[in-house]
Amino acid sequence: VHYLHTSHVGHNALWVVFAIFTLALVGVIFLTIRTEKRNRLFHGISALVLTIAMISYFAMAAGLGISYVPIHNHGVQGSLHHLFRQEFWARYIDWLFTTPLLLLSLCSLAGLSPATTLAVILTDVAMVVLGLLGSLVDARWKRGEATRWGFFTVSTAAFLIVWGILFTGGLKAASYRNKNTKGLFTLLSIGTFLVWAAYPVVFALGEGANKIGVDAEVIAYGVLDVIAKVGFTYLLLLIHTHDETGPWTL
Ligand code: RET
Repeated sequence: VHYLHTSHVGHNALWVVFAIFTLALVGVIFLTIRTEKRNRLFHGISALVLTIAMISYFAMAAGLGISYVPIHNHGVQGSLHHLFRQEFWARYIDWLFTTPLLLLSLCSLAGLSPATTLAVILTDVAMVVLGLLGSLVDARWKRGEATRWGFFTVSTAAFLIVWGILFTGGLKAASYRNKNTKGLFTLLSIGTFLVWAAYPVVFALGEGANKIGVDAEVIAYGVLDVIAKVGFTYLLLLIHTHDETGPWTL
């Protein structure tokens, strides 16, 4: 039996990312104190995102939220029944809450209706759950590998629907906002889309095809999580001006 898992490199990376989220959270708390109470919505959402990420990385670094998933051996080490890859499923629990919160910020910034915002968030939840199922499929099971890629494909379809809505309805709604808000939404949505698009690539190379090791996967997801959460949060909190009022405009 062969087990693919992190070395001390990947393990240390988990602690480093945990530390980055902790510092980023402290920074957001300072920014929150400096901001008028009625303008703190994005601060609250961001603090929640960073807190969840911090807890999730602490858990993974402490050895929680991890399973060994049987994957195909592709004939390298003899029988295909004896290769197990370490799977950090705790990150999907993180994404289940943090990706909807990040999208809530984006949708509010654009001024999308509550109905459209809900559609975006539910589709995103489907994306994460399908990805989790795909990552846990047992390759020893008949057509297990095909099932894994099936989940991957449907999850990617959900991902494309989310961004399809944001780049049509979202940009349209944002076009009615003031110049600063419109520009910030355009910047954040394009930037976020590009960062998020790298997640399925890491999944395909790591959990999917086993082309990269668990250390590489942990580091890649760690870098992406920091950009998608810390980078996003600070761009949003530092650039956004609260110079508008209205029913859904925050
Ligand atoms: C999965 C499974 C395969 C298909 C797709 C995926 C997309 C994941 C994304 C995750 C984003 C996470 C963020 C986390 C922290 O802020 C689930 C890997 C499309 C887009 C932004």
